[in-house]
Amino acid sequence: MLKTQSAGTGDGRPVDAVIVGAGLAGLYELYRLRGAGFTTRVFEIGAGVGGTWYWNRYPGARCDVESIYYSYSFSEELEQEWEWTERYAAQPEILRYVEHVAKKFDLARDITFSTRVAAAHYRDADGLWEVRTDTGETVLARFLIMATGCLSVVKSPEVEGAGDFAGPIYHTGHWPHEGVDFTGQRVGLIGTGSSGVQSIPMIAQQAKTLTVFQRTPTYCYPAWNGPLAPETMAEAKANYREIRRQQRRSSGGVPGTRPTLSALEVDAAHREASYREAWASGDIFKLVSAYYDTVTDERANDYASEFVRERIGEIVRSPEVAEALKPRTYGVGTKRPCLDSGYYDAYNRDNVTLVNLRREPLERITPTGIQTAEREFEFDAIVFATGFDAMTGAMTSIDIRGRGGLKLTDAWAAGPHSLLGLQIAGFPNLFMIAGPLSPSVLTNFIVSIEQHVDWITSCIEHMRREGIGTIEATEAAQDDWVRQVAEAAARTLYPKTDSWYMGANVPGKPRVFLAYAGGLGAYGKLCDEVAADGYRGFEFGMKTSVPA
Ligand code: NA7
Repeated sequence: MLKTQSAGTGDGRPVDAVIVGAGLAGLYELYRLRGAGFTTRVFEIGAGVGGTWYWNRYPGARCDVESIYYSYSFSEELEQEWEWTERYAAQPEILRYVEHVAKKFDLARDITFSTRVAAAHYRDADGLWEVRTDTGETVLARFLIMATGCLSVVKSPEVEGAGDFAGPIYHTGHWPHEGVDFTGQRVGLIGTGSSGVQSIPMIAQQAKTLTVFQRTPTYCYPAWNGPLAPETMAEAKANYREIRRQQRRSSGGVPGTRPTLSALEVDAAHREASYREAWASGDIFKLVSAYYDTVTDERANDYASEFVRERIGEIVRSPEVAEALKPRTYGVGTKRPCLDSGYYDAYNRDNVTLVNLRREPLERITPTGIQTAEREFEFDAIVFATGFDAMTGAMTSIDIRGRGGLKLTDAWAAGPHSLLGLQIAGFPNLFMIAGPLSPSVLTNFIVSIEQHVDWITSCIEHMRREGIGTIEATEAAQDDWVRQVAEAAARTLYPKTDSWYMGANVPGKPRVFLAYAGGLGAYGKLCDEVAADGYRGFEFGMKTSVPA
């Protein structure tokens, strides 16, 4: 059990809730809980708000969901006063938006920055969470709300020697605030996921040479990004209510019609026309949703995948480089596709070289550069664009213990178990926002965040009204949900692809599909039904009043 040094409100009394993380999820949860009259403390590792948008400051960092859809819906005033300047906002603009939200609603006064939650232990005796930080503070809370993000724990490449390199090594997910000037430098970059795809064209423009080390090629579609026309912004402002309604009911958190045709029931000309329309749209979801079976049927998927491979061949001038950039071991949309703003074209530059790690594996980082099985490269700087311990990493990096001292790492030894991605059996009063086994990363994240925060807040308000002290997912309901998540994934091609969706990017991580693939609209309806049915599958306990 943790030793209490000081508690929640600073006067020894517990707070109603501790929220871990001050990104988009933590900020909105704080806003809602405060509005409902609950006392709340938020702990955030960063020195400011923003989460993903606070850390990922690499050149070219940009959201792949359109700005109008990637924004909060909870305040009409906020919607009306904020002007997005680009169709796809870049990181600095999104961070300014998040900072604006924090300021407008005076959120920072309940947030303790530059502080990591190191441990959180549930106390069986009084049903409180004892939360300890790395600064030595201990806080007692009735509820523990994990707003720790799905892509917040960075992962480095599994090669030796990083400590030997004489120059700087930067990780895209932990980029220096002051920026990096690569002018005149020889730069080596490992990783071609979204972060690599976005930063490569930018670094290529600045560096003397850029050498990209690619293990698995990625499917990218052109973003056709540009300034947002004032008329488009005005139209969105006039229609936000309807847009938000459509977002919540949609499968992926963006408005759009559901495909009704199979790629197999139309002819080649029909497919070509649909794919070309999707390619021209700059919408990341359009190509995979041109037909309803693109990510569920291998043949349907092959058509769309081949279409992208053909486009790569048209853009990249060297046939050999183009071939190396064409994904052939998995299908389009079965892991997160990327939006391209000059990515493929960067390989037409004289100063950019692609190294295919499938042909010459990475051996080690040396004092002067990178050694593959065939060659040694010399660099002034190295960039790791090697991703994250996604979905579970942030939770398992905290020493979380539930009822009877049950460790989260033990409860999740075979992969994350949760009910609706909201709660974990054995961990009363712990909620996750957009956590594992919820739609989360398969959707426009901010819509999933709002749906979860609204549900969690209503649940806590319900408990206060009814004088209920604890809520916990039952084992039976959780097992059933884990099965449903696996079944939804099995209806798709996702599990066949090695990706961070499957935990496959982290050696030793259990291989399970980490998100619910049944669609956000259907999932939200189910969450509402569960609540309306007296929180079916959850068990209430400890008939004490929630401290308020
Ligand atoms: P991703 O998508 O996980 O991409 C990481 C990239 O780094 C990917 O190309 C990996 O290759 C590569 N990688 C990782 N480890 C290694 C090692 N050891 N050797 C060589 N290459 C390696 O992370 P991102 O940051 O780009 O994007 C994360 C999400 O952020 C993205 O999906 C969007 O949702 C936003 P691999 O594919 O594993 O062979």
